[in-house]
Parts: sequence; C-alpha cells; structure tokens
Amino acid sequence: MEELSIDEQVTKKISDAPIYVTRPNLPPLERLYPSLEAIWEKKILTNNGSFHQSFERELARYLEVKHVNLFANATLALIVGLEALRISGEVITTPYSFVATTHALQWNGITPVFCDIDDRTFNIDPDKIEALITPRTSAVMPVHVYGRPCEVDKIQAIADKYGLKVIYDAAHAFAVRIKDKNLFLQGDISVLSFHGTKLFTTFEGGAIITKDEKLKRRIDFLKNFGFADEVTVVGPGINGKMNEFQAALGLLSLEYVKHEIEGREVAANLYQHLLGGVNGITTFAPPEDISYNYAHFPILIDGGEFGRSRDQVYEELKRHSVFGRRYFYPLISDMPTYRNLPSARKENLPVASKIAERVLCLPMYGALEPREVEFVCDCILNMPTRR
Ligand code: T4K
Repeated sequence: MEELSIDEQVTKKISDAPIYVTRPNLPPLERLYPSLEAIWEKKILTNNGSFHQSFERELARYLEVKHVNLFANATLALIVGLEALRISGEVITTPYSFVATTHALQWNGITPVFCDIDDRTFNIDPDKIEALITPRTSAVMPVHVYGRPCEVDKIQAIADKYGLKVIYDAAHAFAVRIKDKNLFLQGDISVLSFHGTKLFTTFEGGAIITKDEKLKRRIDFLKNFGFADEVTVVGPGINGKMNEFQAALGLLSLEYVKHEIEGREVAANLYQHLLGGVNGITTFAPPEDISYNYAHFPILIDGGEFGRSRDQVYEELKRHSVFGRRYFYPLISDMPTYRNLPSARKENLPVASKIAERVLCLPMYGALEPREVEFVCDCILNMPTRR
C-alpha cells in the first residue's frame, strides 16, 4: 500500500472529519463535577438556586453592568423583555437575523416593520429608520449581527426624538466592548444568547441586561409566571428560568471566554490572510476601536467575479465535509410567516437582499486548527469551475 507522508495523513484526517460552522467551548468536565455534586446534594434544581444567584452576580461583574436576568434561552428573554417594556403596535427591526428576533415580536402580538441594513456592518441602517416610523411605532429592535456593534448613538438619537424604546438583540455580542461606553447598556435592554452555537454557552441559555432596578424586578417576576410572591401574580408571566445546571456551567465557563476569543482571533487572521484580496470574495476585518469577539467569520461571494456562486461554494464545501452556514439566508422578510407584510417587499430591502444572496459563514471557533482553516480555504480556492 502506498505510504502517505505525515502531511498527507494529517490532511486526509482533516478532510475526513467534518468541520462544522462552530463547536462549543466546554470547560474541562472534571472542573464541573464539584458543582454537580453540590446540586445533587442540595437537590435545588431551579427557581433561583445558589448557582443561579452566583452566575447572575458574576456575569454582571464580567459584563460590567448592574442588572442581569438569566433565562432558559434568548428567545424567551426577547419575548419577556418586550412584555416587560410593554411594547405594542409596530416595532422597526432588521430582516437580517436569526428568525427568533422577529418571532419574539410576533409572540407579543407586535407587527414587525423591516428596515434595510447597512452594507458595511450588516446591521440595521439608522438612516432608513425614520421613514418607517408611524403613530403605531413603539420601539426599534436592532441586532448586533456577528457581534459587530450597531450605530448605537444614531439609533438612540432617533429613539429620543420620537419617544421610542430600543431593544438590542445582542445574541452574538457576548464579551464585545466598545470605546468609552458599555455596549450592553445602550438602549433600554440588551439580550444575550448562550446557545450551544455561541462562543459562551450554557447548552441553552440567555440573559437580559437592564439599567433599571425596577425593570429587572419586573422581568424576574415575568420569567417566573408573573409571581411577585407566593400569592401575587403581577402580569402574564411565562416560565423562562435558567436551571441550576446551566448556571453552574455558565459560572465556570466565564473563566474560559478569553482563551476562546484568542483562538478565534488566530483563525480569523488566517482566513483574512488566505482569502482577503481574492477577486470576488469580500472578507471583513474586525471593526475598529472595539474589542471584538469573532463570533462569526462571514464572507461575501460575488458569483460573477469569483466564477462560482455562493451556493456552489457552499455545496462544494459540504462535499469535503465542511459545513459552513448561510447566516442569514433566507431573510426573515422572505419567510412565509412574514413575507406578506408591506415592509417585507424586496424593493424596500435591497442591501439585505443582496447580502443574503452572497453571504457564507465559514467555520469559526477557538479550537479550529490553522490546518483546518487552510483546508477550508483550499476547498474554496481550488474548487473546479465546473463539476
Ligand atoms: N437572536 C439571534 C440574532 C440569534 O442568532 C439567535 C440564535 C437568537 C436570537 C435566539 O437565541 P436562542 O433562543 O437560541 O438562545 C443556530 C442556533 O440554534 C441558534 O441559537 C442561533 N441563533 C443560530 C444563529 O444558529 P442552527 O440551526 O444553525 O444550529 P445547528 O444545530 O444547525 O448548529 C450549527 C452547527 O453548530 C452544527 O452543525 C454543529 C455545531 N453544534 C451545534 C449544536 C446545537 C455543535 O457542535 N453542538 C451543538 O450542541 O441554529
């Protein structure tokens, strides 16, 4: 049998093993055991147990904020956040996000109004918000897509002018820091996700960050069926609580965020080096003046210039067991539930429509090896024009 060189063996192994768009960053299991033993011993599994309290406190410290409400996931956090702020009528939001952003509005009986996005940040375009405001508008719900911060000052100026609330979907933005102020204290609330695909994970999980103690209390009630005490229900609450297992994992995982981001930065720099400047492929350097988290590594593929379309590249990668994702295609505004809304018309959303057709998120996680990044780029660059 033909002997493979070490290099070929490693390449073969890598090309055989699937490379997913992301992998969770889990702490060493043995470090979690003492917490699990404590949970088993105490038998307090949920309802604001001691791990929940510690994680809430330590997360607030980590994010440099005063008030954090933990949740079972970010979707419930968005739904409860909207209810807590008593948002109704219409909310201006982005079609370029995970569908949960808009679903949270729908679950509150709010009409989503889609606003086009900026072609540099992929976030809601603040210059297009005002034209969408009507007497029914009560809030703006932008998303810090891929962890790249929205233009928070411009958005706040519009909100102040028209008396609107601002709810940030910060699901991708864990640990992102901007200059001179705290990203999570912009707007009225920010919502984080700790889903298994996020850089900081509690399997499922999420949190609301508020600036206001009264609002924090109302959210605490609403996420626990509305109970203010054993006999008083203050509103149409839900069960949105994070359990003790999730909280124990989150508490421990805070120690590992820095390392995860450092690993992602190495991978991102290598992608940038190998794909930046390739005709027909657009890569994005980290936003300036911020401490970025490298939540995703999106590229845009211009089929005409590159010679292969985004979908051809996506399929070719799959043939090599590389599973990139087209976050965010299709646009939420193109989904059957939302496409009949007046604001969902494609001509209103030219930038979002163009980007959704071209975007591909490449594998991105701290443990991604340089060799694997090289392999992914090789598959993209050396794929045959025709198959
Ligand atoms: N707002 C925004 C802007 C969001 O992006 C999200 C969630 C939300 C709100 C709602 O947050 P949560 O309610 O979920 O807390 C994923 C996630 O399910 C979703 O949470 C996430 N955004 C979205 C961007 O991506 P899929 O359908 O792409 O996930 P899936 O299962 O195909 O996973 C992708 C890859 O990740 C897999 O091929 C392998 C890897 N993976 C995944 C999981 C779940 C793992 O290695 N381990 C895992 O446990 O939606």
